[in-house]
Amino acid sequence: MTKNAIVTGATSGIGEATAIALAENGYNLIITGRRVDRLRQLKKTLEAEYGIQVETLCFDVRDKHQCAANLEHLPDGFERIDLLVNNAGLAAGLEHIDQGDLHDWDAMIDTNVKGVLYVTRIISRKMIEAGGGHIVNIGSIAGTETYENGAVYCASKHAMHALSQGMHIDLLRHGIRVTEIRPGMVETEFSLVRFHGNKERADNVYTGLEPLTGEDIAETIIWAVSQPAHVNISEIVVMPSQQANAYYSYKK
Ligand code: NDP
Ligand code: 8X3
Repeated sequence: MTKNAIVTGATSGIGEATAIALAENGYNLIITGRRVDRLRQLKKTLEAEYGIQVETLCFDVRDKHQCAANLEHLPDGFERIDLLVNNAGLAAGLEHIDQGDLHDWDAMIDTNVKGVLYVTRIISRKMIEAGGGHIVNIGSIAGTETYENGAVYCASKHAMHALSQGMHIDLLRHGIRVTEIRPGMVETEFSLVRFHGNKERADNVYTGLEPLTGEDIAETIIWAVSQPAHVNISEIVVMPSQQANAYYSYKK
């Protein structure tokens, strides 16, 4: 039977690569994000290339009313959701705690924590009704480590780590599997967003080392969701070979 998946934040980076990998594996998809043109283009490409059904939902996960309006009643064919990938997220700014920008802090907490909660509440209920499902949360090494200038992003990903564990506990009885993936550096639009569009600063993050790609994380997700039903891959940490943790990288 064809499986149905929702990927949040599928307009770039890890989410886009995950949507492509799931399409390659025969999933029908709901892809979400705020950039409607990118969603439409991806839908067109995936439908043409893989012959699957792709629906686009353009909304901001920070807004609980938009989440409800878009997710409570899903398009025909998506009565059952087998897989939710909670991927939409961002870092905004890199400053000491006394210097942080309130707008950046709201964006990170509202997206990385509250957005995940709004989406998960709605979709987990559908999974419970259907008798099972799988939720994959894109955490970060920032979910278990804290680095200078990153307190709020790290706090938001520590929250994702706790939420992943909490979801796992609460949803066990409903046959819903929960996986948290915690990547190190992945070259996507992440740094460009963190530095508010400063490309030079963003590129500099990856100078001298080979970062992970969105495709690397997508492959990890495919492996985790392809395990037999009695196997739950709870946590995976994925690092570039030149990065040991949030503090130590070997740059050539
Ligand atoms: P990108 O910036 O490339 O992608 C982020 C995605 O999230 C985009 O599709 C964006 O879509 C979506 N998004 C952001 N804010 C919102 C919002 N308010 N509502 C809806 N969608 C939103 O970065 P990545 O692919 O790297 O990031 C994906 C996830 O991976 C994030 O949770 C990030 O924290 C995590 N991560 C990234 C790492 C890295 O080094 N890149 C390492 C570890 C974890 P749009 O702008 O169209 O709304
Ligand atoms: C992104 C990885 O180290 O930039 O979550 O916080 S890091």
